[in-house]
Amino acid sequence: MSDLSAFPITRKWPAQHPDRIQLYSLPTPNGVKVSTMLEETGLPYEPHLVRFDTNDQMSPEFLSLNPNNKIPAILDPDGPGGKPLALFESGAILLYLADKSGKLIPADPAGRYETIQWVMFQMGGIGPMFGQLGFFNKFAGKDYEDKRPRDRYVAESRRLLNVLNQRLDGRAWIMGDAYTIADIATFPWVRNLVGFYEAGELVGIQDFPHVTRVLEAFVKRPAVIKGLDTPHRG
Ligand SMILES: N[C@@H](CCC(=O)N[C@@H](CS)C(=O)NCC(=O)O)C(=O)O
Repeated sequence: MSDLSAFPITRKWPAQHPDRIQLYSLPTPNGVKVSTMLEETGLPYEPHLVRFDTNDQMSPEFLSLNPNNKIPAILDPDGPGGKPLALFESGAILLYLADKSGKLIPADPAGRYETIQWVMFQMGGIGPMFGQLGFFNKFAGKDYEDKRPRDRYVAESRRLLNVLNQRLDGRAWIMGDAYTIADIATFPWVRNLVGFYEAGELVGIQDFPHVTRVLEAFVKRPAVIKGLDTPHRG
């Protein structure tokens, strides 16, 4: 039986199953990457809901694991060398879980680095830029009279969508026939852009037919359907 008592986060979110990977998250575009990955790999895990309405991410217990106060984060009781491993940053977690399970990343070194490259493209480009567009289109920023900030993120989002669309031309997934962590990183953000952020028309999503085709395939996967609702908001 694993002992996670040295990790203060387990005081606020006690582990019922300390032998399983502990997931601290909320079903946002970054959060669902990890719940989807856990579902896809079949690794046993225990989800814990981190609520933003009560500022759980700012609690000392959460900050003890992620000083950057953002979900998702995990605690694996059986990390490298059999020791517990705490991790934050969704891209790092995806890579760790791919290596741990031996799934969703190509085994050959060139394919592996190419997959990591597309994960980085999402982490450094798609996530931050779509997120800013969400702010200026749907949230507080939509009331700003000056539309130049919004338009800057519309243009940058379109540019990124075009890169992704070209990549997907003639491919089933970002890495071709293989469905990988690059898809798990990317498509929750595309879904959010057209769904929650209501920016589909603004970015002209119909101009990117390969992106919408792959998004449709992605959201039909049983692991994605489960991941999108995990941890359940209650
Ligand atoms: N680069 C981080 C970003 C994580 C992130 O932005 N998480 C958001 C939800 S999608 C969050 O926790 N926001 C809470 C806050 O900023 O207080 C990752 O990919 O894990």
